[in-house]
This record gives sequence, structure tokens and C-alpha cells, in this order.
Amino acid sequence: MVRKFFVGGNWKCNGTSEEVKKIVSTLNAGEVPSQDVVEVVVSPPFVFLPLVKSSLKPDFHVAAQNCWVKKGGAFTGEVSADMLVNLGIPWVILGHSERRLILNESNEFVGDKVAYALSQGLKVIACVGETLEQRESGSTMDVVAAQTKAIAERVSNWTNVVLAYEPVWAIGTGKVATPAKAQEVHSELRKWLQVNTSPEIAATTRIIYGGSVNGANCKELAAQPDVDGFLVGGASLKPEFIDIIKSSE
Ligand code: G2H
Repeated sequence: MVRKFFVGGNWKCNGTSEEVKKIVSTLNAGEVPSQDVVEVVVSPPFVFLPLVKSSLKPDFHVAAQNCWVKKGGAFTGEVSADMLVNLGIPWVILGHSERRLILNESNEFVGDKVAYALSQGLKVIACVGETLEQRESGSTMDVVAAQTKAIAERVSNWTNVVLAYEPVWAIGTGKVATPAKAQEVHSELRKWLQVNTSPEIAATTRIIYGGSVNGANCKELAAQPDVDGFLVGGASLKPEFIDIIKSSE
């Protein structure tokens, strides 16, 4: 398999240290496929990164949910990529729609963040996705292409990039994209990469789906040829995350 199945758990701004310990023990006890078959990454809030990193079994890796756009310094409230590297955190999620929409992160800003994080040695889950209004007006591909273009203009080596397609209308709403709708956008995104980056990047870059994925809908989505895994929010806090990790079996 050219593209190893990838499952990310985005815990967002949730959890107490007691709850985090509980999730970690559920994950540690879960029987899951080997890392050669499925790559698993969980993303707790910044403050819990050291706890999760030190207590999670080594089969699973840890991601931050964001990082600053350049080297650290006088940027109150931010965490730099360099700090994550210093802590031994291998992955970061960038460009999540909650940051694009609530915190006004532009395509260019996200592109700059992705480029800087990669330059420091982090691996990046880069998120793209359209709002309901954009989908209904027929501009889904224009939107996700513009978001991806801002990354492609700044990044030439995609080895450490996973692209997450997360339609905003499906996030936390329970309205998951149908497997056909997800496959359609994933396939278009792969074609976009083929034309605008290289056939090799298009063939090897994982494009994962996010938006109301759960234990019940994951198998059918995972069976789509261009769905290479998931970025899971709400369900990653629950034991069903183990079923999602196993969905490609
Ligand atoms: C989309 C997803 C995780 P949820 O944001 O990135 O969240 O699965 O809760 O829709």
C-alpha cells in the first residue's frame, strides 16, 4: 500500500487530567492493527501533551493542535514549532476550520505555518474544507483548491504532510458526508495535486476525511479509494475510536 491508513484523534479543547488519563488507558488497552498498517496520532490540548506523550503506548503518536507561524519570541499566548520539537512532539494539526473561521486564519497564514512547521521537522496534518454556503453555491472545489494552493506554493516536499478534507458543515454536526461525497472531493483534490504538484505527490500524499466520523459510519467511508484515513473529533474521546482505527481492516 503506497498510502498507509492514517487515523488522527483531535481532542480539541476538551478534557481534565483525569479524563485524559482515562482516554489514554482505553487507547493503551485497545487491540489495534500494527503501526505498519495504520498510523495513529492523537491530539490533546497543549497542556496535556507531556502527560499524553509519556503515558501513551509507543504505537501511537502525539500531535499539537496548532503552532505559531515562525520562531518563538514576543507572541503572547502562542506555542512555537521549535518548542514542540523540543518536547519530542512529532505532529501538528494546522488550518483546522475552527481556527480559520473563528480566529480568521487566512489561507496564506496557514500556508506559512505549514511551511515553517515542516522546516522545523514537524509532520503536519493540514486541514481544508468548505462551508455549507460555499458548497451550496457550487464552489467546494474552488475553496479547497485555494486552501491547498496556499500550501503548495510554500511547500515542495509533501512527505510529511497529511491533507485533511473536513467539510465545515459536517464538523461536530452529526451530518457526515456520504461516502460518495467524500470520495468525490478526495479524488478531485488528488487530481489537483497531480496537476499542480507532481504525480508522485498526488499518488503518495494521504488525504484523510474529517467531520462527524464515528464507529458506525467509518467502515463505508474507509472503503472509498481516495479516503486514506480520518481526522476524528468527538468520537476520538470515546472508546469507539478503537473501531475507527480498525476501520480499514
Ligand atoms: C472535524 C472533526 C475533527 P468531529 O473537526 O477534526 O470533528 O469529528 O467532531 O466532527
